[in-house]
Amino acid sequence: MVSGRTLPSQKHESGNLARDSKSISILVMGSTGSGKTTLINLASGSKLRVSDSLHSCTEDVQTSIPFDVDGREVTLIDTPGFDDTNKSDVAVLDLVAHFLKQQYEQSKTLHGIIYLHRITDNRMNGSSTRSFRMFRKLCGDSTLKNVVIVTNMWNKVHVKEGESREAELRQDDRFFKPALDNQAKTARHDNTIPSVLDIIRKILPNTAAPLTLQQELVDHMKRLPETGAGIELRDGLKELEDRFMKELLDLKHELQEALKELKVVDAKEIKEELHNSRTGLVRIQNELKNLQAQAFGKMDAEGMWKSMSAEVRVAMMFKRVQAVTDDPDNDRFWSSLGDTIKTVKALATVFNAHPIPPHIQQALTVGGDSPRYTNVKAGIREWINTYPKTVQKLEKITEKAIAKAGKKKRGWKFW
Ligand SMILES: Nc1nc2c(ncn2[C@@H]2O[C@H](COP(=O)(O)OP(=O)(O)O)[C@@H](O)[C@H]2O)c(=O)[nH]1
Ligand SMILES: [Mg+2]
Repeated sequence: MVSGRTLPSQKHESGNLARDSKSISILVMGSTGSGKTTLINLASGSKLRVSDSLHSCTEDVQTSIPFDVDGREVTLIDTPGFDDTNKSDVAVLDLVAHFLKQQYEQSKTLHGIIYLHRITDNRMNGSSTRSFRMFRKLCGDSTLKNVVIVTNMWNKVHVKEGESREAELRQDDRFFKPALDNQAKTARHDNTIPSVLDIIRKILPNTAAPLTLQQELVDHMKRLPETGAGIELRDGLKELEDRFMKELLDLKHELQEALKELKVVDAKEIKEELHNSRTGLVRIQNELKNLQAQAFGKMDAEGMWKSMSAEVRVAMMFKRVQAVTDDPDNDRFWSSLGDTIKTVKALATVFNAHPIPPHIQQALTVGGDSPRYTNVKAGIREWINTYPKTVQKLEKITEKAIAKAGKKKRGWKFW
């Protein structure tokens, strides 16, 4: 038994990870096939499914069995990677975002994020660069100090070669340098338990903090395509679209030339390339369409969502402001309180403390039983139940919050 590691406890639910300093939760990211699931299984003794060379298999976000490191209960969170064989990047970001949003809504924040990168990749190809860029936007600069960029598969390269790649990754502005400049750490992983424990020990002293994506989705109530990661994804897809379009034009030109010169064999090859390029373009354009659909929302297409979203937002906001009074020492609210109060005030004036409008009731029927709406609906129900009391409490809460912020001298501006 390796020192510091005991048998994984069988407890699957670790309660409130943010508040219980004994519990450490770590998100593991990286492109498909970078070894995320393998690392998690190694550390935790979990048996999450590992992919073969052709197919990726982490379909969804999944958590490891909690396990002990130096007296702390660690949970590793596995994510589907970008550049997946079965899933578009849009679908992957949507899954990860959905998970992160739910966690943060339950006040669960992460102590660390491991980003895995294969040192065998001879350079950052387009998709690795896109994946890392999205990752950066998802974390934001302020949580980079909780990030450990881990290179693995060292046994598959010559040491010299690996070292020169590592140096390039560290020094290049397009790769890891900006993250390292913002206090991200690096580590090498040799696929052994001591090695993964070393990585986890770099994270144990961290303070849990929300990722930028979580703040954007929950505190600022953005939809995924409006977030930094969503915008980065769209930009990446647009770049690909442009590249495909240019390629198509070039190929068409080549084809004309070949036909003019009666080069039949060349023409046949070019036609094949044209076909592949067109297929690629259609795939990218479909992804862009999916992302676009999220921006405006299927819910909007259902007609009602748009008209009620302001009210739902009020409901969510009231809920959050109440949470501040229920748990005034929870630091997570302090970072967003300014926004929360501002929005509640603005939206409350729209309502002017009127009775609950009928379409709020109707909102509960939107989207049928889709789990997508479960949280929102729970928020609406709670709001309907607590609305009158909440309005009364609002002024008090606001005063209390401002007084507390003043006392803490943190200098937040609320208005
Ligand atoms: N040599 C080596 N192979 C690894 C390592 N980690 C994972 N692999 C292999 O890489 C493949 C992909 O691993 P997996 O954990 O499914 O990657 P994921 O898609 O990021 O979850 C599997 O065949 C693993 O056996 C490592 O550290 N070293
Ligand atoms: Mg996996």
